[in-house]
Amino acid sequence: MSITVQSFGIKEALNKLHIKEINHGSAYGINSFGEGELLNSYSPVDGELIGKVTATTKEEYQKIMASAEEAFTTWRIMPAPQRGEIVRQFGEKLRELKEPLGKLVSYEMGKSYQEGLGEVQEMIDICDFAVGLSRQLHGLTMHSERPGHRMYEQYHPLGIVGIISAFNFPVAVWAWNTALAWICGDVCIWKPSEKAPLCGVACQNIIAEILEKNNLPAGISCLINGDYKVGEFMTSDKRIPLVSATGSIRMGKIVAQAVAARLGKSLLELGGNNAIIVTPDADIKMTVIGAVFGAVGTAGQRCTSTRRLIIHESIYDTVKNALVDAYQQIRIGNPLDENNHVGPLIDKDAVNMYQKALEKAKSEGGKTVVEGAVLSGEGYQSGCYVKPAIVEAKNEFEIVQEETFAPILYLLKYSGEVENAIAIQNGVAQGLSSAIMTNNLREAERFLSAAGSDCGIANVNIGTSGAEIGGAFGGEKETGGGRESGSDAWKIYMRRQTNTINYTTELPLAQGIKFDL
Ligand code: UN1
Repeated sequence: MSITVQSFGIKEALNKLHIKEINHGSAYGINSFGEGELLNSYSPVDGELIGKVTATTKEEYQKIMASAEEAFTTWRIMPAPQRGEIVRQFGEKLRELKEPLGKLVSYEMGKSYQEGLGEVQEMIDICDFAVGLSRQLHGLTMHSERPGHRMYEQYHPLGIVGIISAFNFPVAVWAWNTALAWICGDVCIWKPSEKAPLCGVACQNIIAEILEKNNLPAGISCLINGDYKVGEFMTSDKRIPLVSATGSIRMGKIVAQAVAARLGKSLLELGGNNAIIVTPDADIKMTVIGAVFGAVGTAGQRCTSTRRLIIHESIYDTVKNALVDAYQQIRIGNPLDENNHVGPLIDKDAVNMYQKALEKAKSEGGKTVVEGAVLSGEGYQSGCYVKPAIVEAKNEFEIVQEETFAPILYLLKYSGEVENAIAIQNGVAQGLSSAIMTNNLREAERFLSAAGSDCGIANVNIGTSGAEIGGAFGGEKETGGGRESGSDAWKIYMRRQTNTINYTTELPLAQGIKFDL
């Protein structure tokens, strides 16, 4: 294995995470195995092969599912706070391994090291959240209409939760799901993105050790690897009552249909087409920081990335010029070097999509404000580095209606009242994140009202990305409607049971029905 970024401590990080040259991609607990074909993981940072992972075969999948089914019988009856204790230990281990794991995230998928650390921090935060929640899995009690009766509801574990995650948040999104599912008493089977499989192996290694140390069944945490065909093992499997999938709208539609065909549940977190509305009362400095981080952070590869800026005509040129200035300051390069703001795109396919999107924007009448480019030469040899671009466009352009996973920001102009901007903001198929920059209370409240943003996330004086784990995360329309992470998102990982108990010697019927024998 040759690592060209030795100076950034990648080799040490891989050692600490027990990542080898060839890794088994099928695992339950510490038992990893694999006979399937080898998947290569190349770093978009320098184009080097980081390691290989074996893909999961159908036979291996069956073995893993058997271990998950068995683990569930033990795990579901363990008191929830004790399950919380395991998640607490997992969070502690993540604190210890934050730097190597953050580094692997950065090296395998290309986001800045700071953002890699931030992603591991999201894992730690959701563990803390889940630990507290493990003592709060409460249902309601209701008053029965019948005398001498008690009625209440309780939440029970659901079973085996399937998790399909994307390359852009290769560890945090799994943790949002799995930390909650575990305290809820479910066991999990995870297929990470085939573009970041080593992140999956690293996480599995961490939790496997904890399960073993606590003498718990290995199948509580299972890992499978491969492309969509391996994902299909789960979507068509009746033993998996819930499939949580993060990725493209195209993928989500396929998953949703396959899971619905067997009346399973799916939790979908799909594409966004997120906008910031900039009103005449906006703080321009804050707007520029929020928009630039939202558009170029993670090289525009967050589902919450800012894709559209909807600017009032009265301040349009001021905002545009401030953005042009800010874009001149952006440093693009090795994301492990903390001086750089923007790393590479995930692979050359992504670079192609970026180029095609810019061409399409031009052909539809878009006007370039900051020219995009694919970078080459010293430091850019992986061929995955691109320049963040800004294009003046119209909301109805086909390309503006699409989510391109790249740092392209479209500037759109509005006139008149904030309602006109809201109509543009809502005028796309996706509904994940949205924001308004304004110091005008009336505008902010109109944006947040029932007639305002139609997205799952609506922020005031904050950009579209960087949500905290404490809120429910997800969106409406083609974003898929799922909610993960904070608030009461835990409920989807449990089954609700309504219980009515009669403590009399009579059997009165509900609705006053008489049935005398
Ligand atoms: C994603 O891009 O799939 O809100 C998740 C954010 C991050 C999570 C993004 N906390 O930008």
